[in-house]
Amino acid sequence: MRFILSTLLILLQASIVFSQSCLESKQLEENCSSYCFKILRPVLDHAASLQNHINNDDSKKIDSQSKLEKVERQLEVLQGKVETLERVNCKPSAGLQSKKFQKIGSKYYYIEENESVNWFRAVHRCHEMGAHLISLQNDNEFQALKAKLNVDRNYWTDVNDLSLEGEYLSHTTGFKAPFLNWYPSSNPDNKGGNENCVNLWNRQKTLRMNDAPCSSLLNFICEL
Ligand SMILES: [Ca+2]
Ligand SMILES: [Ca+2]
Repeated sequence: MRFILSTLLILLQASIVFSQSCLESKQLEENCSSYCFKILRPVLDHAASLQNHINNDDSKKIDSQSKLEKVERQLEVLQGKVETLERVNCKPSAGLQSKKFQKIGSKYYYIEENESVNWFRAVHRCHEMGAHLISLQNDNEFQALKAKLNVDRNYWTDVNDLSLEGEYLSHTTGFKAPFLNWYPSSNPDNKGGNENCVNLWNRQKTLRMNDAPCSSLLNFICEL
């Protein structure tokens, strides 16, 4: 009997403790609603801010991507234009394709050693090929080209003083010829008052520049 009473007492105390524990837990739960909200609010705000950043970054990525695609389209258009210009300006025309241009130094030349024509015809023949008469820029170009030429022939250049006696211009650019290499002492002599076109002149197995009548029939060199 004493044992039973002790057991009931223990169970009653345990029940009271359990009831108090539940009450505290409930109070904590209610209190936590506002407390936890205060604690978590900055965290939630920060999370929202991060999400906005991510969304904004996505927008920027999309915007950058569209700009990149636009630039790529513009590059494709430009590439097409460059290829067209190359075809028009740099590629051999139909008449030119049968001619053999060779790279000498940094330029491409067609050396005509069979056909002899006057200076105007030579200008025209080069234009037919999409090219122009040689327009030598410096001694390096001249020496490189000269090494490939037949020293028994004479070749027209694009240099002339047709517009003003003694003023040697490049027919290609319309500006003063940047490179001249006259045959020593006698040239340019405008012999007979009628030498207005300049050629590479074969004398003593070397080629130098000479002014000659434009009607002379000479070989010529075209340059791309
Ligand atoms: Ca002259
Ligand atoms: Ca002369």
